[in-house]
Amino acid sequence: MRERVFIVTVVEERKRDIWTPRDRAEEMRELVSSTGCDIGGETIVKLREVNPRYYLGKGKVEEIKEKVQETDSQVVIFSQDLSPAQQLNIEEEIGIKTLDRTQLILDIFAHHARGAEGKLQVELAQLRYLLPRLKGKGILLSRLGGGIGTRGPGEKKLEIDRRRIRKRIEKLLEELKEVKRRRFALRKRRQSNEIPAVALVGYTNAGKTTLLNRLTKSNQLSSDSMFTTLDPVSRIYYLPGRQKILLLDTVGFLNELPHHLIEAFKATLEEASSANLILHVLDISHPVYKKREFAVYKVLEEIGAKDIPVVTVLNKIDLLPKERIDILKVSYPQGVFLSAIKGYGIEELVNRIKEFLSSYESWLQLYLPRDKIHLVKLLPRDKIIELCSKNGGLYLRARVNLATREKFYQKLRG
Ligand SMILES: Nc1nc2c(ncn2[C@@H]2O[C@H](COP(=O)(O)OP(=O)(O)OP(=O)(O)O)[C@@H](O)[C@H]2O)c(=O)[nH]1
Ligand SMILES: [Mg+2]
Repeated sequence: MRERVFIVTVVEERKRDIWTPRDRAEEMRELVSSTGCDIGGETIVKLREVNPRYYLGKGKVEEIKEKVQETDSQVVIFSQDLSPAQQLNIEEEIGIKTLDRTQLILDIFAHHARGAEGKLQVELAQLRYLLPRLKGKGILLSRLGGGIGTRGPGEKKLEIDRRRIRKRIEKLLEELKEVKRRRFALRKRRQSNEIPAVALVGYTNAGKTTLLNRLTKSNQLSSDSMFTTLDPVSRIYYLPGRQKILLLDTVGFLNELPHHLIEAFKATLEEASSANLILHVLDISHPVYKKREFAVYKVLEEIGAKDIPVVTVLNKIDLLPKERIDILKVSYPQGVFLSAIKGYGIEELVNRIKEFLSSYESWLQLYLPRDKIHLVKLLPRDKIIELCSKNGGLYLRARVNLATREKFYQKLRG
């Protein structure tokens, strides 16, 4: 059964920022729709002062109750986080399941988590969120009733027993440690192989996975709902000239991702912070693309990735008229305009990646047989670290950039 949701978008008046109440309401609608729920109705509340008991004023809560009944909604979702007590009080007042922003996002995450680490992290975040909310009696019962806010890898384990939940949290932390250790070992191996890594980052739904698929023609899941990708996905890709690179897909960003969730989803973002180049994929057809762009930069800063070079990829140009694209090109002179779906502009992107990585140096280590010894001359002298003759040939170790590597291998093969 599809639940009908009543959305309450709250804007605290003293907090001024670039996201207008309408932008926030629009984002809430997108998030709620991506959980597969119907929207019964919505209201935007401009809040002058936080009421500790209900978050909103008592009168507002009563107003919402009326609207909820009129629209026959089964769930109320707030665009802000509520304290456990506020959530319980509102729920008792309105009489239906009440969720806040963190729970909404957790629900979406739970829905899309695929790999082992993503699932463990979602369950951990859910349990940690639930623990301080177990005091009241009403709240958990409604939470266990199924539907939005109760889904997730640990769905069956959400029992009314704090001790067991604590134990489960400990166990999850242990398991995560092990998964992390494995991931770290993998990354080490990758770095020692010195394959340059290119991470696709961007706001949720920007088209990162579609672009990765277009580039590698692999079949990663891409979909119209938000947050389709929750686990690090990497693909080997060969640039023209056969330079191997690693393309990393990452989790979609969101404005003001609750902090404890940033922690929980670092797994994929960490990958981005170790990349050599970031492709920032932006859905240029979206009405608030500019604000989304800033939101992404803010998160990149938070995860320590702000010094990595970025190529801005302006996606979904197939949805815009040519005149509009021409104007945007003036604003983004360095940007690559493309359509991941139609395949426009892909070649330009590949060239840009190549250009950016051209100064990337890696080890060249090999044995040159006697008839190939002259190839050493192709390498700059100061980049040769070791040369020693062996069985009539030469053992060679050098640091080379992409162009030199390419030229060297061409001659070696030819
Ligand atoms: N019209 C159009 N739609 C696109 C284009 N690229 C992607 N899309 C659509 O945008 C939606 C989101 O694409 P995804 O590739 O899943 O987006 P994502 O950035 O990976 O999203 P998350 O993993 O949720 O962060 C899908 O419905 C795609 O079909 C494009 O160039 N043009
Ligand atoms: Mg994706």
